[in-house]
Amino acid sequence: MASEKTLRQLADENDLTLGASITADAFRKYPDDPDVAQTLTREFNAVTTGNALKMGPLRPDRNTYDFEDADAIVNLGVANDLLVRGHTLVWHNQTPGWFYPWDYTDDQLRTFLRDHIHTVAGRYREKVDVWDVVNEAVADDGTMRETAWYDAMGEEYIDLAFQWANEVAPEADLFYNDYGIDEINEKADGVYALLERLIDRGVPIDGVGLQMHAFRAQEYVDPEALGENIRRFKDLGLDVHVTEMDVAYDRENVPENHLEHQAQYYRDILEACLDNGCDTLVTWGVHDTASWLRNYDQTITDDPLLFDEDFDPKPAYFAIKDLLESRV
Ligand code: 9MR
Repeated sequence: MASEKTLRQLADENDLTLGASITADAFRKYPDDPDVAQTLTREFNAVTTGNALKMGPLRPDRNTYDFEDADAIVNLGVANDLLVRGHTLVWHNQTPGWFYPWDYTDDQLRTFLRDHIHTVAGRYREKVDVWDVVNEAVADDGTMRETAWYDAMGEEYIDLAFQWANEVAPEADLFYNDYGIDEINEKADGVYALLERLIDRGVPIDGVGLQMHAFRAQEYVDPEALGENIRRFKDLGLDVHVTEMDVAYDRENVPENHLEHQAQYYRDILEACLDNGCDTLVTWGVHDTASWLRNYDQTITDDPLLFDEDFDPKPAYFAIKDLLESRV
C-alpha cells in the first residue's frame, strides 16, 4: 500500500538529506501559485539556491550586491527548517556582464574574489549550511580548467576560496562541485587528484558534489560504478553528495515508458548513494516546468524531475519513496 508519509518524512527517517534547487524565477513566474514553495517544503528537507547566489545574478554592477532573490530562497529554507545549500561562490560561468573585458591585475582579482567570498558567505553564515565553494574547476580531460581565476592565481585560487569561506562561515560544510565525475573516468581522476592535493595542503574542504545530470540516461551510469567512485572519495576523508540530479533522454532514442525507466534510474542511483555512505541527493528543480533543460538542448527530453508540470508526483517520486520506505 502506498505510504501516507511524505517524501520528506521518509528522508528524515532514513537520515537522508533530500533537496531540490529552486530559482527565484519560480516565485516570479508563478506569483499566485504557491506550489513551488509548498511542494518543496512538504516533500524535501533541503533547498539549493538555484541561480540566485551566482556572481552574475548577484552583482548587477561592480559595487552593488542585489541579495533580494538569494534572501528569498535562503529565508524560505530557514523558515521551513530545510538544510540550505549555497551555490556557488566561484565559477567561470554566469559571471556578471561587466566582468569582461578584463582590466584587473592578478592582485586586484585576488582581492576582488576574497571580498566577494567574505561578503556573500559572511552574510549567510548563520543560514547556509553547505556551500558549493568552487564549481567546475576541472576540464573534461581532467586538467585544470583555464579560467580567469586560474590564469591570475593558478591552482591556489581554489585553496584561497576555501580558506576565505572558512574564515567567515566556519560552521558551514565546504564542497567542491562538478559534472561528469559520477563514475571513475578521466575527469573524475583529475578531480580526485586535485582534491588529494588540497587535502595534502591542509585546505578546509569537507566534501565533493557529484552533479549527476543524466542527459542521456540510456547511457546509464552503472550504480556499482557510482558506488566505487563514492567510496574512493570517501577514502580521502571527504563527504560525497549528489547535488544536481536530473534525468533526460535523447529524443531520437527515448525508451518506451521512459518515465518508468527514469523512476528506476532515480531509485538505483539513490540506493547506490545510500549503500556507499552518501547521505545527500539534490534534484535540479522541483517540477519539470522549471527545469533548465527547457532552454538548453532541444535534442533531449525536458521532463527530468520528480514532479510534473502540475506538481503531480511522477513515477520517479514513487520509486524513491518506495525505496526509502523499504529501508525505514
Ligand atoms: O540551471 C542553471 C541555468 O538556469 C543557468 O542558465 C545555467 C548557466 O550556465 O546554469 C544552470 O545550473 C548549472 C549549475 O549552476 C552548475 N551545474 C550545471 C547546471 C546546469 O547547467
